[in-house]
Amino acid sequence: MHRLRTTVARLRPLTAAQTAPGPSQPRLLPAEGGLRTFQPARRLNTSVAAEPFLNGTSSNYVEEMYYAWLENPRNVHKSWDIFFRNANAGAPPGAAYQSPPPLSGSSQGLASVQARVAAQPNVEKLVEDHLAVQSLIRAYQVRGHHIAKLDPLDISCVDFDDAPCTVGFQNVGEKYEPVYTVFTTGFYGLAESDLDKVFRLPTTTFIGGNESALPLREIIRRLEMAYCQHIGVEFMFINDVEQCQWIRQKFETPGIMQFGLEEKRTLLARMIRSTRFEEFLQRKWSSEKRFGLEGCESLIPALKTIIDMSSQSGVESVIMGMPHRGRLNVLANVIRKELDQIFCQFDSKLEAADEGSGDVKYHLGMYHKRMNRVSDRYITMSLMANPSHLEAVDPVVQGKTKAEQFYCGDTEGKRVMSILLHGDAAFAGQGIVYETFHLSDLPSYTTHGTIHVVVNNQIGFTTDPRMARSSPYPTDVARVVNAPIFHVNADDPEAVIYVCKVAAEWRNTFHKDVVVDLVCYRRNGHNEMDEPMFTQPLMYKQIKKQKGVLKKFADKVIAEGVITMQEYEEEVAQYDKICEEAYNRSKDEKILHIKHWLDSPWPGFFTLEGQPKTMSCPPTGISEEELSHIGNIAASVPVEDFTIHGGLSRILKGRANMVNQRVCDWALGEYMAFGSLLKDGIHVRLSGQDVERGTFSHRHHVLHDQNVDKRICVPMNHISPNQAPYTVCNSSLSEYGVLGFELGFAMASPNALVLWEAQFGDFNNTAQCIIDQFISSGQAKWVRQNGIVLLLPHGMEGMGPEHSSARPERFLQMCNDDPDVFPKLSEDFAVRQLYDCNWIVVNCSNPANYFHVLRRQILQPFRKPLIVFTPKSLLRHPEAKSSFDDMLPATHFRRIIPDDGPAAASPEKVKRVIFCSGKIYYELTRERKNRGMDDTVAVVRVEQLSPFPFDLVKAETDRYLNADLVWCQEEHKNQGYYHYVKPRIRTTINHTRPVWYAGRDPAAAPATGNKQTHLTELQRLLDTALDLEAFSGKL
Ligand SMILES: Cc1ncc(C[n+]2csc(CCOP(=O)(O)OP(=O)(O)O)c2C)c(N)n1
Ligand SMILES: [Mg+2]
Repeated sequence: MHRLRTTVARLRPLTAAQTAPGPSQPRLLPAEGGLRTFQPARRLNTSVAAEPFLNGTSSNYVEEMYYAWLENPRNVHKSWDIFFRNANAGAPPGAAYQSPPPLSGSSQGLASVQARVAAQPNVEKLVEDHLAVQSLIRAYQVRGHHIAKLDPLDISCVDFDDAPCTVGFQNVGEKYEPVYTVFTTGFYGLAESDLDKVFRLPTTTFIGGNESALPLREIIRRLEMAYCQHIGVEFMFINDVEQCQWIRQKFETPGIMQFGLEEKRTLLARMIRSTRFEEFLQRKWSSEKRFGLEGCESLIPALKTIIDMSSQSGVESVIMGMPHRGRLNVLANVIRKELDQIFCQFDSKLEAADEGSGDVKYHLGMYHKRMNRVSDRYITMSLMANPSHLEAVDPVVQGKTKAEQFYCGDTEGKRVMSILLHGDAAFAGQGIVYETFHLSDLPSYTTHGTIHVVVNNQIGFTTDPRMARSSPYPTDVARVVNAPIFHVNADDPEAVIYVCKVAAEWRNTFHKDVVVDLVCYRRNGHNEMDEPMFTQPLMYKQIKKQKGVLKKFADKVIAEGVITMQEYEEEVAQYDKICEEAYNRSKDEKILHIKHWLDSPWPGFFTLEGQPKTMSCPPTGISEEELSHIGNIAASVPVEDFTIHGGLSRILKGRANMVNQRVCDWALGEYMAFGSLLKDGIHVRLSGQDVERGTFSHRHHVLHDQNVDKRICVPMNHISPNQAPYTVCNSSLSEYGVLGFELGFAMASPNALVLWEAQFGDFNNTAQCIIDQFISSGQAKWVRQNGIVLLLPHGMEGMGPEHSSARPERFLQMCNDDPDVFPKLSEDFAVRQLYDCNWIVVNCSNPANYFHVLRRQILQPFRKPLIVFTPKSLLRHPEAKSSFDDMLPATHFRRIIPDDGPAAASPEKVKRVIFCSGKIYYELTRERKNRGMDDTVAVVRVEQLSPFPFDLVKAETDRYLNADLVWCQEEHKNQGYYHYVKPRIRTTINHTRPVWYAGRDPAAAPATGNKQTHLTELQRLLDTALDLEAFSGKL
């Protein structure tokens, strides 16, 4: 059982360093010899006689001086600098101060002031008390949330420290009566007798309202009201003073949390909808899983408040991502999906109308535009479909949000925003949350502030927080980006909507992330069928006693006279009736259209029925002029007075030579593809680690002025005046987060080529969840297409087990084409095959084919993910170049590149056909030439591995009827392409001939770490491939 504890966590004394204002902490410039802190004890105990300038009236001044000095000793006068240094070094009272040299040669004036101050009887106490009050105020601001009453169950959800605390203060009781334990402890040096003394308030608090001084009793009462009730504000770690002040003002200003009558009524109505929706589902389908919201019903008014406020400040589109908990409720009451459409999902007899697997009801997405009643403006809301994998949708939401902002020119996030919902266990446990936070302030990835809402029901399935995280709160991860965190007791709907208002205002003001932590409970088990008493017996005993939040809130507002009991009951009955009517309508639904649950429609891209407009793909070549024009841009620095690196000058010169000779290497081929699409108005976005230069230093899409810091030039943006913008961005060192982000970006529009490049192909495995759950299966589950391109450097080049293989076998294993069925061939076979597959997997052996496949991605009439295994050594291989001729109009992507040498000229003489893919082609043909076997062995490159080019492979096997067939690969036998292609070639030839294997033996690791072994293995596989006797007698 989760530890049952009272919420009276205690505050520990603060050291001077902790009490220093947030902004100065990380920027502290150590005075010579490192950072020192000015011990508060000194301030409290120093004798005024010894240091007379520390008198009561100067305490604010001294404090400010001190903080300024902490920031930089040069901020203060030399005399103060010496004083603080000496004091910090432990100089005894009186010894730290050294008087500055007299200006007029006389120290008489000062001496007489000192004498006067020393003569004041209680000056020392005054100094101490003022400092103590300031420390106390700061303590509430820093740590008030430790003792705020956040937990509706009154079992602590926060474990700050197990060690007993000897000093501290407690929060007010039910009647807001402060408990002044602080005085008995003596830590702050204040006594009961000080309670009625009046103290000047520092500028770092707003509790005074219009007053600049208050009695201590009132100071404490107001601080308790601001920081220790149902809202716990964590913000003092924020580095920006203005932001801290803003938050203080929002929570400290007396009477700031006031609600009008109408607001309270709306809140009650929303609570009714939220609560009665779950009750309705429970009544009708008591044994169905729905991951109900019971225990956190205030989530619905919370989200609605955020949306109302944001809409009022100009937001037109809200993109949301959320897990299972309360999802149906959010669909019904926030997005306003028709209730009958939700209810009919519970009907097990409903037939699916769309192709694909579909998904369970609590994973589906939604898109809806409607009038916001509070702002009177239209607002579009989408909830992204997501897999069960918690938090995986976070970066996807951010990517889609970024794209929508990009397409509508919303450079500050004023029109489009995202809201992410989280469970407490997942928020703390899933690393993708951290990766997503770290994208939040990067220029090419920021969405200008996300509002995070945590449904913190203090449990994850059957696991208690103390076993689920090592941080006090589930939200601590947000501190890395300086996001303020508003913890709130979700049983107090007014407090909830107040923090949501502040969160929305925060985003609108600062355009930075913010977290609302709804501390609640889960009334049922993990789902409605689970028994929670097995594992959390005491917690659930408590929950059973817990009065529902709607009941509590209704009682309160009825008592306040906001609404009568009768009105309340009518409101409940009215909503129940709405549900009942929708339920009756839902029974008429016979067919389930997953299409109705599409989260990202692409208006105009498909026919009205949602079909591609044609089933053909135009040729992907471009004109000679265009090739030379783009080539020249790629070879130049299109701005004045820009000094590039000498090495880069050589690269550009090389490009110019290639353009003159009408050939492309890999980088130039890519330039041609991107440039031509941009010219036609297609946005291109290339993202990933170090993509601007390219891991292998071949790309150089961003030029850096060698003389001017941060001055850059992106020649790709100088192709034509009306071109679409090109975005190329080095990403954070994340795969999971960044690939998810780009997938989301690609979701927003079909008219963009969005590419993610892995540094080395194998690093895609840390993004496996995005690949498995979204890219390979997204369309089947959620009927939504996506044209994302993955560029995965791949090739066995002796670089060791990592950095070698992009794991083609994994991508191929997930392809949905049937290995055992030879497809029906038709005119449009090649395009139809692309339409039917779940993704396209290619390994291009030359730049022209890479150029074509990238262009095809946009010119084909639908969108499919494209996986490209890209080369490393081939980037500079003299033979891996393409002529402009292969890129001219009427040319196109070649799914297979047949042999075009002597073997093809006399196919009857050919003894062996070697099928292969990628770089091994060059090694095979070199070896074939060395052995003088050009006419006996044909080498056929399979460039498009999936969907498998059955038609073209058949043409090749038919051409070489007398030859034996070999699949040759450089990868190990259990890896690479072999297990994918073999059954498909066998199906193509109707199992009439064997398909032999030439490649590395099966292995656990993708490659050897030993260069010599690598070369030996390569030679062995080439020997096998070209030894015509290698397989004789083996059948
Ligand atoms: C990545 C991942 N791991 C495990 C699970 C299985 N799982 C589903 S819900 C859940 C508990 C989630 O707890 P929390 O995030 O607190 O949300 P709650 O259900 O309490 O609302 C677990 C472990 C999952 N869906 N995704
Ligand atoms: Mg939970």
